[in-house]
Amino acid sequence: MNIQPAQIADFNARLEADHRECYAFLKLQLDKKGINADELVEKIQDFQVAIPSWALGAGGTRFGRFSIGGEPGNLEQKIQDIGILHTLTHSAGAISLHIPWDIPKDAKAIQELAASHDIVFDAVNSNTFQDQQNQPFSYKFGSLCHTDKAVREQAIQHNIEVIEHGKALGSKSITIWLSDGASFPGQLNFRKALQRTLDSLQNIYQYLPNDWKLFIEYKPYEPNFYSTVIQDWGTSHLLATECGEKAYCLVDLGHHLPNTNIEQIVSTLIWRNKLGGFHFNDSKYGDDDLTVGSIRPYQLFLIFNELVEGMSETSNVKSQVNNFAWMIDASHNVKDPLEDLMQSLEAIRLAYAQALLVDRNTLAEAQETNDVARVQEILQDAYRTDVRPLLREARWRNGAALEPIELFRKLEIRNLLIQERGFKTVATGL
Ligand code: PSV
Ligand code: MN
Repeated sequence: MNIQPAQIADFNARLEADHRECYAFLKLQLDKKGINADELVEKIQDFQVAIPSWALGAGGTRFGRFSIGGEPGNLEQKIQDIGILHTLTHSAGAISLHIPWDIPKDAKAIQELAASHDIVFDAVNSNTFQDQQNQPFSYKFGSLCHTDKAVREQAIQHNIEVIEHGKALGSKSITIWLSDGASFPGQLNFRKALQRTLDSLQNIYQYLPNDWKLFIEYKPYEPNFYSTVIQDWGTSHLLATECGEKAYCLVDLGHHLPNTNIEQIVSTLIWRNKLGGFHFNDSKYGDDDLTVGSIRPYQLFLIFNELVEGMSETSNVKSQVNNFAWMIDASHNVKDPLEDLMQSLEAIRLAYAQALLVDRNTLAEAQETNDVARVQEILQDAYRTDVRPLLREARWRNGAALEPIELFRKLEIRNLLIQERGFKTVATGL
């Protein structure tokens, strides 16, 4: 199922006059503030977000799962789905694979298929939080932290295999998230578990190619409910620092206890040059994996504000936009996954665009003089600007749809996928 450029052009033609009017108005308003709208559009055009191979089907909870129909049944179909997203939005130019959920059988063919959709391979993700069939040892009591050396070695070996898969596809990074931890007090010796985890990570690090990065994801709880070995950014930072300069922290927005100041974490990590990337999602209570920007869009803006500030403040090339891994890590229980992902893509780019509007010099001046009310005016002025015309213009220039979800519905893409793949297909993932 491929969307033709003519279908997009026909659709856009109907909306073009309206868009031109809105863009011209915003451009004028920004001009008055000394901001060049066209330059912002170029930055937005460059900003690509990876789609995880496990987020294209309906997500489930431990209570059940409701199929959406036409879900991709294999990796090829998942790439096709990301192709649809990328054609409509021109912002999803990368895929992140979870191994062994999505092992490419023929890496070259998969790479060619992805390239035909203008999609590259982002970080590969290892999985030592589930047992696989025919696996000699169980991860029930941990993987890289396990008390038994044989289990740790099996988990290390798995990560090395994941790196090999990534090498064959052109990935340049691996993300490790461990569910290792304890459900009850006393179950683990914290210090020994952390030491064993560090030893295992250092072991994996030795196999990392020179131009690769290792991302260490943290999470305070779940599936273990008493403690997690890599519970927070501080632990992730400690491990990344001990591993070496190719190791970085990965911030998943859902992996914080309620009310944590994530933007402050981001700022500190950029300062230490240890921010590797993001898993974007939103949440009300825990790791809810909801659509990005659906619950706390202002927080997302504040995070991007720190990112843009960090990137403009540091001359370090490692802190530039394309050096971070941007990925959506969300789950779709009640919405069409493709529509949901388009909403997330829009929210991320909106927050980025708003953050680009912040008048950095005036903000710095207000901060230096402790003008707190002024600081708030500056931030909220940027946040309250309707930057959607900039995003539409970026899509227009890339030949994507002015209103992607509207076109997705108009072309009845979900129905076509159901006709092609059937109603009862189930995508691999959680
Ligand atoms: C864990 O909650 C996580 O955020 C990790 O990134 C996993 O790899 C991903 O979700 C998929 O389960
Ligand atoms: Mn994640």
